[in-house]
Amino acid sequence: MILIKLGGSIITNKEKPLSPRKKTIENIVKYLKKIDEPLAIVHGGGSFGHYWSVKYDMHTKPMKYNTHGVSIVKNSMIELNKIILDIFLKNKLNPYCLPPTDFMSGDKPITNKIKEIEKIANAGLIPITFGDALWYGHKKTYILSGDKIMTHLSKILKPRLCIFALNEDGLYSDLKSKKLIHELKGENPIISKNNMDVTGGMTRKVEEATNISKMGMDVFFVNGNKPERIVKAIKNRKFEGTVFRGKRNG
Ligand code: IP8
Repeated sequence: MILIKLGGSIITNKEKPLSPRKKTIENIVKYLKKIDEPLAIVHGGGSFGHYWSVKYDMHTKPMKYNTHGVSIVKNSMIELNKIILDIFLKNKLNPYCLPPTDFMSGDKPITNKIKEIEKIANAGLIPITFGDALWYGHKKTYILSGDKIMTHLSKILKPRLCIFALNEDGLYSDLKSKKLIHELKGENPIISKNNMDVTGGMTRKVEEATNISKMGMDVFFVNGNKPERIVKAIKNRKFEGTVFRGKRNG
């Protein structure tokens, strides 16, 4: 099984609130059709979930956030999710909408429900989940990042590989020259903090990718604007992007 995260910055225009990049999503979906392995998809919040999370000052830490804010964030994620589901359907793929409340209890993943995701994918459906505002307990809620979901799912499902589709070519060693890091073998790269996202942007992605690779799986950072690179990563062809090499493949 292959696990793919569609980053919020690739599926939406982050400069403009509530603006999906439908053409880009459609282009990615057309390339996903070429993959003949079971797939599961996670998507981010971009200018939907993050726009409202910032407005209502909601973060990943469980707290008593504004209840209207919780509803609005959730609603915006459903809206973005629906746009994605529609594009999958239009392109004759079979998405299976799976909100994270389906497999999370508080901040803990429900192992049995996550194992079901593999069965759903093996049956030819494509489970699609997303970062969201979630109930924590004791009147508290929190923002669960799609990147964190990638780690939860990887731990239990052990996908053959994980792919993060980004709005960049991969991870750069130097932001100015955009010098690409081609491969990381267990080391923790130093990332300059960016405060764009309530869930931590690139810093969070690198953290989760490093966690997943330490569990033994290869993680690829790929430019989602060039979706043929996603297919190349999966089919083991000459790959452009950054690989976090899994320990077992050391
Ligand atoms: O974009 C966060 O998911 P992410 C989703 O994967 C919300 O970090 C609701 C902000």
